Amino acid sequence: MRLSRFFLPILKENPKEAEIVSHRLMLRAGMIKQQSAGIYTWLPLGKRVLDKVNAIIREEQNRSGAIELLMPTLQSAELWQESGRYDAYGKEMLRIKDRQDRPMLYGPTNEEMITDVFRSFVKSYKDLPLNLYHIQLKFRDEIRPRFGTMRSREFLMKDAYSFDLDREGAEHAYNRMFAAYLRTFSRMGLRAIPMRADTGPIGGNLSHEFIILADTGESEVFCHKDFLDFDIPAEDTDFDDVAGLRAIFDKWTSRYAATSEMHDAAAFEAVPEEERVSARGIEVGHIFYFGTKYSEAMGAKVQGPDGKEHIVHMGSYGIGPTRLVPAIIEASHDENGIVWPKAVAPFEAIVVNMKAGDAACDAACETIYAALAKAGVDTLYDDTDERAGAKFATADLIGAPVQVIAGPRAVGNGEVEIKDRKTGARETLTIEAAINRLTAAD
Ligand code: P5A
Repeated sequence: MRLSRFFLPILKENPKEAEIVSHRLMLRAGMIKQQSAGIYTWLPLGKRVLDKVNAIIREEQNRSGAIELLMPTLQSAELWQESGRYDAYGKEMLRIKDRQDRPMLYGPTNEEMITDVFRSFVKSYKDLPLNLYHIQLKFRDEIRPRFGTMRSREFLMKDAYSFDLDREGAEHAYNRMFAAYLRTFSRMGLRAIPMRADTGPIGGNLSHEFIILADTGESEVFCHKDFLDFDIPAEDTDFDDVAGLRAIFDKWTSRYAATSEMHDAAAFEAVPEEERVSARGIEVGHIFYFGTKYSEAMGAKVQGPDGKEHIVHMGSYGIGPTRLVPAIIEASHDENGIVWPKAVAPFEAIVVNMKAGDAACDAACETIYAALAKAGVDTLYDDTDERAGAKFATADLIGAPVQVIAGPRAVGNGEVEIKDRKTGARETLTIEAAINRLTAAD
């Protein structure tokens, strides 16, 4: 992508409304624009990151055996009357009437709708286990939307829903998602710690929130420091291996970890003082087992191997992609801007032409840009006629992991400079060596 043809509305001033660094950087880097309270446009740079986050989520959901579909954002109130949540959900639910005066709502979550999909088609235990997910916009009329897309009213959610014949099957489904979540967040450069949590309006009595430790987090959390070193499940994890997945779950729940709502001060104090972590955290995912809460109310049952009807056991599993983007920034930035982990970077590299219009600089940059494009390295080429200082500031702000800097002096020697955004380390290489470095497989 050539910057001269891209849409990157960078802000020069620090936005006053932003209280935390991720919100400030997302506005300054031209990633998002607020449209009304808690409702955002994702501008092209932000959309690129969001797409990469979603791609990782999708890969790990698919790997774990979940199947993607897409449900509508607008739902009929009738479904929610069946489960009893239409009245229970309260003011967070945006209620709308259509032209026939039928009550509708903008979905805050989809347990009812997926249960309706399930009961329409699935009649036999032979079709189980089943886990269906989508990545879809939700609306919750939060009383205090804040911190940009961290807590917004309209937000993206990956929500998965599992169906099993019995509790044992449902536990395996829960463990699948548990392991898939550990992998998902780790691939984004985050260490998410599963913590026992309150189930709130979703219901049931078993749930884990996946929490990233961050000073700006909204939740107060307590855990054992061992969580910082536990191994992440490997790429070749067998998601059908019941005992293997249970072992992962057991390991990752073997130490104290709880959010403030579930905190047991006495149990926490039993942990040796130097091993206690008491911090703030960002909830990036939340998984639930709620048994037959929805299936019972809505008549979702299958014929079992015994020929009898069984109410299915269900769980639901959420990740917030539009919250993950600022969470990644909270975890990875410096005073000059964002430092993207490669896996979610909007561009893997940026080529900075320090003197656009200079024939040698232009030629060097074009050669590098073409070679990187050919090798499939997602590159932004700053071909604008801004002054070099402003270009360096932009490159640092938007945080591509590698910068290729082409100035007249170096180019005169057939060389360019490579700068690592994270460490700031610089190296001068020939143009050919720079291309080889950037296109080498990791
Ligand atoms: C699980 C999937 C549920 O809604 N039903 C379907 C269950 N869980 S949850 O914890 O309420 O939400 C799941 C994740 O969505 C993100 N999230 C938000 N992101 C941005 N702004 C919000 N206002 C917001 N509310 C929830 C979180 O990542 C949460 O873990």
